[in-house]
Amino acid sequence: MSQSLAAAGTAAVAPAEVVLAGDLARPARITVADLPAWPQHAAEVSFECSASGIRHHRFTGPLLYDVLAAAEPAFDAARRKDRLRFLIAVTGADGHHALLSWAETDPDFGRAPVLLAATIDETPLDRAGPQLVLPQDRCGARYISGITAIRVDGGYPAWT
Ligand SMILES: Nc1nc2c(c(=O)[nH]1)N[C@H]1C(S)=C(S)[C@@H](COP(=O)(O)O)O[C@H]1N2
Ligand SMILES: [Mo]
Repeated sequence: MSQSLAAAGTAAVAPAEVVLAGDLARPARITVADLPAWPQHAAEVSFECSASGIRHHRFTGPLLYDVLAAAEPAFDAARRKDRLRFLIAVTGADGHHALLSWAETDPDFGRAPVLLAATIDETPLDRAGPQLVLPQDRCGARYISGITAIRVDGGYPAWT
């Protein structure tokens, strides 16, 4: 095999990368292979898709909160009010995206058990990229698959 073909072959099976960016002291690029570093959770979920009806899946992976806390969002952790202006923007490879509030996932506020899933139905997501899992959502639209970027933004509201 020529060198260029070998390189193309490597690229085709390269694990998907997720960029953790924004107002973070420790921005990072992570892969699904990094996700076992955090405590693992499992979620058996059902959600409704307006196009395909009720779906059932089992996901495993860390809490989104734990992964993002390790990246050190730029708020004053001692002042709980300071977190309330932070948003989390999650983007998939196809451009599908959604916003969460930091407080939605924070154990001091909404405590939503949102996962950054490393497996779906016992299948690893190394090549596809992790999937957002919101067990409390009735609708499937925020179960973003193939996540490529998660941006934490403390710039809200912009008018202060
Ligand atoms: N990247 C990406 N993730 C996505 C979507 C999408 O268009 N792009 N659609 C969402 C919607 S609307 C639903 S209902 C679920 C469907 O999940 P399923 O394919 O497991 O049924 O994926 C969600 N995740
Ligand atoms: Mo959907």
